[in-house]
This record gives sequence, C-alpha cells and structure tokens, in this order.
Amino acid sequence: MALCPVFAVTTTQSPQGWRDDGARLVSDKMDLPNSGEFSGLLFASQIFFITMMHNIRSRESYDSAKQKKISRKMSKQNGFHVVTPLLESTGMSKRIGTTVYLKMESSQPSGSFKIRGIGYKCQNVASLNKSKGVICSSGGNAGMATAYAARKLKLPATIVLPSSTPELVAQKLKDQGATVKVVGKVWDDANAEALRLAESEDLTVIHPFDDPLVWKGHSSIVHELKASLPSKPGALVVSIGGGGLFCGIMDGLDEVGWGDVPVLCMETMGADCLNAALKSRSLVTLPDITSKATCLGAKTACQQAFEYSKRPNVISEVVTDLQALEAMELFLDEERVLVELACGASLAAVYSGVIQRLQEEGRLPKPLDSLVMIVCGGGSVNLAQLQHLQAVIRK
Ligand code: PLV
Repeated sequence: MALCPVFAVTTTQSPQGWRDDGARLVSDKMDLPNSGEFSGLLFASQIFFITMMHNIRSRESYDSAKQKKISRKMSKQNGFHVVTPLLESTGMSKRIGTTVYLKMESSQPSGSFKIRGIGYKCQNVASLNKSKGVICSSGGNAGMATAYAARKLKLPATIVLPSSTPELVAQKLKDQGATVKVVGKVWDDANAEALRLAESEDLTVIHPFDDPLVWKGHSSIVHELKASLPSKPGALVVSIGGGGLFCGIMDGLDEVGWGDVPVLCMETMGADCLNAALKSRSLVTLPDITSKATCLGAKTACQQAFEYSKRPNVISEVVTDLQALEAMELFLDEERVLVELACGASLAAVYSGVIQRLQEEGRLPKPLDSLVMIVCGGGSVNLAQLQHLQAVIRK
C-alpha cells in the first residue's frame, strides 16, 4: 500500500507529538512562497490530491472486503449474539470507590445473555440435521433465545413456561413463531412437561442452564472482557438461577487465565438454590420458589455450578426481592436501562452495599482493582411489569 503524506495545519504551540507521528508541520508563522514556488506547490498538491483519492478508494474496497470476511467469520463463530458494550458506570464507581464496568447483556437481540449459550446449542442441533424441532422449558429468557435462534435456523420451537412467567413473554414468543405451552407453577414443573413432550413428540431438548454447550456459548462473555478490559478485573458479579451463566463465566475465566478472579454469585431469597447447596454442602431442592425473580427460579442448581461454587474465589450472597427491585429502579434512573428483577439481584451487590460489606469482612480485597457487573438483562419486563412488581413487592 502506498504511503500518503499527511499535512497538519496547526499553531506553533501544538504538541511535538504530531511531528513524532510522521506528520509534517505547516506552521501559521511560515513564510509565504513567491509566485514560481507557488505554482510548483500547486502542481505538487494536485498530484498529492490524486494520489490521496486513489489511496482512499483502494483503502475503501480493501476495508469492505476485509469487513465482509470478518463478518462471515464472526457469524460462523458467534452465532446469533452480538458483542455487547462494556460501559463504565460513574454512579456505581462512586458508590464503591473503584471502577465499575457494566457488561451490557441487556443489549442482546433476545434481551439477555441467554442467546449466547442457547444460540450456540441450537446451531449445534441444526448442524446435525436430525432434529424435528426443539423444545425448551423456561422462566422466559431461555425460551426467548430458543425461539429467536430456532426461527433463524428454520427449526420449529416449542417453549414451555410456568404460570409464574409474566404474560408478556408468551406473546413475544409467539411473535418469534414458537408454540407456547403454560404448564405448572414454577420452572421445575414446566421442565418436567418439556421432558415428557420431547419424548412423545421426538423433539430435541434445549436445557436453559444444564448443558456444557450452553456454558461454552456463555463463556464468550469472558473472552470479550479479556479483549476490552485494560487489565484483569478485581471481581465479577453474576446472577444465579440454575447456574448456567455462572458455569460459562467460570469456564471462560479458566480459559483466559483469570481463574483466580473473585466471582460474586447473587440470588434472591426464595430462589436461592446455590446458596442453600453451599450451606448444606450438597445439592438442595428448594421446597418452592417464593421470590418474584421467577427467572432465577430453579429449585435445584446444576451439579457443575455447585462444583464451581466450592472454589475459594467464589462468594455466594442472597438479597431480598425488595433490594433487587430497588436496584432495578436505581439502574433505570442512573443508567437508563430497564432490566429484570433477576438482574436486579446482581445490581443490588453494589446498590445495597454487599460489596462494601464483603470488603469490610475481608472477603473481597480493599481496594478492589475494578468490578465487572454482568448485566444479564431480561426480556420479561416492561413498564407495566415494573409497576406490577412495585405493587406486589412493596405491598
Ligand atoms: N433464566 C432461565 C431460567 O429460569 C430462563 O429460562 O430464562 N438472569 C436472567 C435475566 C435470566 O433469565 C436467568 C435465567 C439468569 C439470570 C440465571 O441464569 P442461569 O439459570 O444460567 O443461572 C428458571
């Protein structure tokens, strides 16, 4: 590629760095050329202009060809998810005295991180060319990711929801072309029905959290963090339902050599199956899901999540629905993004002072290098749903 000269018009006070970068300085104090020198300069600048236009044009076609190649490669590697923004939160950083980064999974096409793992799993199912269709039991978001990926892959999708899932979800799923069934009160009931239907109708099960392929898809979050963070994070915060997101994060941390980063697992009271398992030192099945954060409402965590939670760098904390709701509201106010109560559980780690308490207890370093919040998002929320939660939680 031909090098194109760069002329920088600036004042003599401009930083020396310009010249160090190879730009030629044209000072506003330079002597004006005489007429002979001037026509020579004009001719030179015409040649320069033509060369520059040629370079720009060939650069453009080079860039678009390169871009197409990257896009093709990305769509093969990344499936249906997008690389989400990593934002610095001034409000949260001020609260805990260290830089807080928000990994905005709320920006995913299906509304949450779920599309990473579920998209990857569905691609895998489609590539085997044997499936008559997929079936997923879900509190909402796994279903939305399945319906989205299945539509793109032209696979029929059935989503089984418990009655605790907000009504707006069923309509969103139907809009994606999925068949929707509402069975039982909580996710575990819907899951039993999904397994039965899979058997009787010969459908492929897409598990919302207990599948290594789903974890592999979720682990892409950490690879993106590695590519954009200036250094290893001080700690990471994640919401726990059945533990699929957590498993993906732990796999990813190991893969990038960040296996020792403290990971804070957040649950709501009444959907705290991982915390209960840690206390009992074995997997526990909760008698019921009493939290309104229904997307965290698996009665039993997956085995791998329990194994990972035993690591010394993993901390498990539980907040109330009210703390998660207040976090949701503050986040909407400060960051202008509406997320689900399930995500509010993570945000409450900062807004409810959990981080500061853990630092005082010596369980998290003080000062903390930086904190990464996985803003898991969630599509089962709108203004009416927020108002409903405010009414039932504050009653
Ligand atoms: N939700 C699952 C499981 O529900 C679902 O079917 O959608 N944050 C959000 C917004 C979620 O939707 C979920 C899971 C989680 C966090 C927790 O992820 P997990 O289950 O992988 O730990 C019952």
